[in-house]
Amino acid sequence: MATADLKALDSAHHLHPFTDYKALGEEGSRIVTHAQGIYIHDSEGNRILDGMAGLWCVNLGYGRAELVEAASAQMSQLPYYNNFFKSTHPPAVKLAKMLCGLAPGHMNRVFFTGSGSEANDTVLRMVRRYWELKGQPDKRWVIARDNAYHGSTVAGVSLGGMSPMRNQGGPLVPDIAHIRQPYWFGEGRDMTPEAFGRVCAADLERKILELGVENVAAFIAEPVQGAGGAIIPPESYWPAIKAILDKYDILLVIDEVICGFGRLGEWFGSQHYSLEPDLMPVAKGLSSGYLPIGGVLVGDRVADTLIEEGGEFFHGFTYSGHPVCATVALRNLQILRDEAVIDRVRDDIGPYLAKRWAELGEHPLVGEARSLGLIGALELVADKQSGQRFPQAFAVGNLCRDISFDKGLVMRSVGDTMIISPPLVIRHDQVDELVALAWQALDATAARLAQIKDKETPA
Ligand code: PXG
Repeated sequence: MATADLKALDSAHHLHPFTDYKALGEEGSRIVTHAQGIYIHDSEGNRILDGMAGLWCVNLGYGRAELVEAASAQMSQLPYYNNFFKSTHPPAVKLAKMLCGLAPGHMNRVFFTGSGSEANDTVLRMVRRYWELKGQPDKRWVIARDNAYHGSTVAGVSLGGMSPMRNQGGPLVPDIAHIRQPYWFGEGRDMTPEAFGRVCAADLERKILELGVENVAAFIAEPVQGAGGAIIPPESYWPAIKAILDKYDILLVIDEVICGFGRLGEWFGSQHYSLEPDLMPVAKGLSSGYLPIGGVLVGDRVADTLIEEGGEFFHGFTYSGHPVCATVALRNLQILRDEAVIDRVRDDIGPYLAKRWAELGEHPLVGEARSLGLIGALELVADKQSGQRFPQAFAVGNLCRDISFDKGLVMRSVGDTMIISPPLVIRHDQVDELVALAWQALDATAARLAQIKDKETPA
């Protein structure tokens, strides 16, 4: 089908996620037709370096025949069966065993879902159920963070802290509170990062006391906030948060949907920060995005209570532990392990990206360049010294994103923060290519801004 026909049909019939439909209808979609390694290809013949690994998920890169073959064989063997009513199948069992082997030692169970959002719905129900079983049903409140992303289902949006999402389609799930995010560049530059990290952690203690310890069930957060803007917390943040949660005996939920499976150079982001979560929702990189699958890894404390005291847990999805998805996830984890992909992120390509990415901090448009593992961010600013932002109406982030795409690099924008999260298998020369393209995109954005400013400044 010709590109123009596909675009017309797309705009006639397809409601895209997170999209201004009218605006897209006027511009038309980019149609991605195939992909290989770290590159995607569109219907107009462009090859584009996928600096976002799809949506933070194609950890192994595109075109891995082993995953295709595993899916195909499982499709023939058993395309579907469920895990309800005392049944299961080998793929779900094997994946559960492997996942629990990779997770921190106290996590020995997993509940499968179809996505990260379903994983967080499961989290919400599970932590509240846990405290019910402990005879403390008032412990219902979950504390999350401003600007957090935990999914797009009702529970996901309620746990999330993004106001544009929260302001549509409510009311949301009650008894969820939010505290400030450890976003030093955006909100804390009047103090050192270390001091700011402690201030943000103190906000958690303040909120716990305000709600009443006897009412607080859990705290949920990502190790590094992804969709919120690749927010890497100051080093002081996690130790301080940990101490507060221990003091008040509140469950810790670490959302590993983005940080899990190697993004930060460990199997889980929790391990990078030496956290011992009670629950870890996962998805995305679990299957490198080849098929939809998620889950919640459950620590012994919660699992033992659910098992010993819980009776039936009335919760589950048709596709919980889907055999084909589980097979592909298992094969994906085996490849990550056997090819030492994650060690390479920690010891080789992560440090190399850090070095090259930091060079972008020299660009006149960049107020800060930061990275950890294979997540990177650039803060676009109007004034490099003061860090002052451009007027919102300039939509500089989106401008830079569109220019970058046209130059052959997918970078995502969150406000005026540019983000990358490339496939973990990216090579050194490809990091060089990525950084060169990002630099070109910044130059072209600066040139476009100069034109806009000229127009707006009376001669
Ligand atoms: N938790 C986190 C931390 C996520 O990043 C989810 C949960 C939900 O997962 P599902 O599989 O239900 O989408 C996510 C998803 C973006 C973007 O633009 C990020 C996500 C999804 C879509 C877009 O950065 N993250």
